[in-house]
Amino acid sequence: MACHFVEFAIADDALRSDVLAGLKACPKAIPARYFYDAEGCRLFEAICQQPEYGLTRAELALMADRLPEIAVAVGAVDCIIEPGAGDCTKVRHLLGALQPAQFVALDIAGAALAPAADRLGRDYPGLTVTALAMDFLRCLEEARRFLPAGRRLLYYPGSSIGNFSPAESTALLGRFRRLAGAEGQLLIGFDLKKDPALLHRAYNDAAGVTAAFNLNLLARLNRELLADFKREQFRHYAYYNPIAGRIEMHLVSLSAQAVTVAGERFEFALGETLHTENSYKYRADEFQALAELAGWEFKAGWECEGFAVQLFA
Ligand code: AVJ
Repeated sequence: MACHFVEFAIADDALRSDVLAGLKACPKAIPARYFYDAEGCRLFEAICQQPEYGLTRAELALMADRLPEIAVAVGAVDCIIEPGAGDCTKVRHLLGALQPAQFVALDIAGAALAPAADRLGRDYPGLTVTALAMDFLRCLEEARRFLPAGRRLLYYPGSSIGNFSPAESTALLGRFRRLAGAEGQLLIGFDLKKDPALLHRAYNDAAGVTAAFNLNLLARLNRELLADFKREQFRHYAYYNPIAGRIEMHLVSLSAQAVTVAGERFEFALGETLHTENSYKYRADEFQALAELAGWEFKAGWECEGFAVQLFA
């Protein structure tokens, strides 16, 4: 059992500068990654348990049911790398089946990552776990010196890739390609295009958990950036945009109002939107083409209840 923890400098003014830049843009927008404070993580877990939101259940079922096939397709690997590993639960299936010598977990939330990595190290004797607390969007390349030589598998589950535009996704997958190296592979999960009514319901659950998740962003900004958003003056609004192939989440201003954020003043007109998330949906062939643009070669793919996992080398 071995577990190493390395904390990178995470620019703590990133939230402030990204939010201020987003509020000055037109239309106003805030990157979806800022949903995940402690309460946001809790609400996201709750979303995954809503009957309308099948994405996480579908991926778990796929990874459980098709694990033997996936393991055969991947073959022997020396190291699994997971950007955005969070509580390190999703990778457990793979660690059991592939038995790599090393697991490298990357996550911006170091406080949650360290104990999760520690538990993995205890549960999988013989596995060396390296936990890198970093903002991988900003400094993925710095992970390179912690990677052993040999066959690397990048694991990017959960349709996290859906938060990036196709162009951003190609760029990120290209960075993954270079990090994985010549013998590297990528195992990635994404949500498939489906009946827009189903997608609509998944982001407008009856219990209002997705709405609470969206509105929680304002509470975070109030607390961390000394903002004064009035939660009841904004409405959760999520819909599927079939032209762009994405769910868009917005917070729509219910009145003409001014908000102060980190000492700066911003005006919202009645009906003006703050765009908080895009969640892109792909057909299997579309996603394959996107990854190929980034230099990956398609090896195999699996689908289950509207969710897909693809393997590239
Ligand atoms: C974590 C990005 C996959 O896009 O479905 C769930 C986040 N937002 N409900 C998604 C989310 C609203 C989720 N991802």
